[in-house]
Amino acid sequence: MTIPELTDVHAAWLPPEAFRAIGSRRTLVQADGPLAETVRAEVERARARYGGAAEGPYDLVLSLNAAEGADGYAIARRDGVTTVTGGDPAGLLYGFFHVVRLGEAAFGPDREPEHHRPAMRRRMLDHWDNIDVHPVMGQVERGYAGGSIFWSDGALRPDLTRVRAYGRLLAASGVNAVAINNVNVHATEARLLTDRLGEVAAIAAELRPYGIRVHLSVNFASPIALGGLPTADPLDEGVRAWWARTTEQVYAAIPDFGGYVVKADSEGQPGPFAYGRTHADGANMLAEALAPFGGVVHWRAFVYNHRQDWRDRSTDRARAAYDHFAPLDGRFAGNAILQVKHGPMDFQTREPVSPVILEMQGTRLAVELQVTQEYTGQQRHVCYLAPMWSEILAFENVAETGDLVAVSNVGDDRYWTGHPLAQANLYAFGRLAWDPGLDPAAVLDEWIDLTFAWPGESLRRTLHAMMDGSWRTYERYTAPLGVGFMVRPGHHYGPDVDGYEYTPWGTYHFADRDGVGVDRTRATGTGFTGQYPQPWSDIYESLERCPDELLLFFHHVPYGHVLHSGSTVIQHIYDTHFAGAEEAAEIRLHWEKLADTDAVDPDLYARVKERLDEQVRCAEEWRDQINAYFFRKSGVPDARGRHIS
Ligand code: GCW
Repeated sequence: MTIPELTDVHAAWLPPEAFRAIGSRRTLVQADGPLAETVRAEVERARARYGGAAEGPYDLVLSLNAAEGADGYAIARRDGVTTVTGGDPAGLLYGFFHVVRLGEAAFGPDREPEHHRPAMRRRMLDHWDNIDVHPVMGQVERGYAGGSIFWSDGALRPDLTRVRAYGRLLAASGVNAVAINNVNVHATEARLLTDRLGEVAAIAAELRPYGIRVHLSVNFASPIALGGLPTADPLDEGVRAWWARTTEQVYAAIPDFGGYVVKADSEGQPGPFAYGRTHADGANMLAEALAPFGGVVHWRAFVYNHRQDWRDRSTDRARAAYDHFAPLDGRFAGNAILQVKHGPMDFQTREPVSPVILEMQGTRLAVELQVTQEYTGQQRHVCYLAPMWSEILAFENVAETGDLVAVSNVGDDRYWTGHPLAQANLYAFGRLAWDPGLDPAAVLDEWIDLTFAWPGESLRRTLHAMMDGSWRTYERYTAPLGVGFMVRPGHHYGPDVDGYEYTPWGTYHFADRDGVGVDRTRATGTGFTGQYPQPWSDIYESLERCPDELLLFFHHVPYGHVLHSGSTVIQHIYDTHFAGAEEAAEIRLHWEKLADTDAVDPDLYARVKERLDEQVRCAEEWRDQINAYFFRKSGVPDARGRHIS
């Protein structure tokens, strides 16, 4: 077992110094098997670097006890010895990384046993990586951190050290599953299922030592494209046999393969509709092929009409997932998992929780988040997303789904995520999937400690000042009050208020001279509020009770409508946009105070600074376009007399 050491300064969390506390002490690993070997190798590496002795008396003892449960562990300190007891080898690994997170604190005063178990049994990242470079999307769809860490020049990378290192970073955050390729499965990538399966196996071999299973996005029409069959009808015996055979071969090559991810009948991807079959028919066919091997299919619920006529006011994209899937509740196989985006639209800065998650109690569900910042600044803006995710996870039954998935934000960039501070989102995703109740600021502290090896208070304060409120800052200078999609079409970066207004995508705000927002009420609108259980159905329906931040998601209101905050909608738009752009400038000022200090590596300083300059520029552009647009539509001047172009 080789530990993938990346010693680039501050390139990610887990620099060598993160292991100093362990490496300078005496550690005993009392367990066998591959994951225990990983822990042992980690300990030995740290010891070699920091001089701890191999023999007792021990400061740290890691062992197994099934009572702690799958992935679980207990940690305690008594009589000067820290003990970690893993419920299984994976639990041992997570317990080991808990000690890493604690650093010196793991070896302080005695502590009572603490028991840790993950809230989500599967904590999964989806990569939207392609093998080939797509002419419009690049290699990684919605990727803002360079090329794929898996493939380059049309082939598997010859050196997969970074993949192993990725697995290590993820294990330290608690992630245990990775889907390696884009859900839009193009012709080349479809072949990962068959004649290019060896590449999947090679990636799985790199991630396995860190307890991560590999999943694969597959194309629903594979029986035709790869198998030469005349149909991909999920009820056709030949098609079923093809999937069964193909899946058997996958497991022959990768015995711990996780399963398939499928985007079907969505944005042009093939699916069961072509054969008059349902999504349950499609998902269950794949579930049946995977079941003998313990695999699962993640079937995505992101299904809507992307060729809608903008003049048609009866079609509401927000309704689509529920309309398609709620009637199928209870009809999915036990190893079919419906993967639902957290909101009913598409990863906007602010959305209500999807009613599919609240209502489909008879179906295994996975909630899908987006770590890659498609709509939240594309890793050019600082936008710490943990506060958004913890709100989502705290809502009703969301945290009980058992499966949390997110679109990864990494690429072959030196800092993994383009914007070095965007790494915190990747880390926080894993930690919140493990424990949705964690405080986002505390998770940020963990990331700071593990990345900068327990830095002084000034760097910590700076990063909190920049990041804790950054999602709300981003929300303030972009689309107001939950309306969404005022972005440039196609690449989705920067403001374009009407960019999507007269398009087939179903993403409208309906601003006119009198007001703005989408009427999704039962009384006068699209009826979307009726998809929610009580009390949310009534809360969202009611203009008085609807939370301000979602007002324009659910209601079309006049500019003079008074919010709970006491401000009118139009004044709120002006105020938040002036404030948001100012806050972006303040975020940059905090960082600039680190210039010429030795708080961070100069290259890292420069990278963040360059991104902050762009964030400030872009925030001003958002402010000016949004304010000018609504001033021109409404004719209402800013009550505070500020200049609006
Ligand atoms: O948000 C949209 C993105 C697409 C993506 C799609 C999806 C992978 O703009 O790039 O396709 O969602 O989630 O399937």
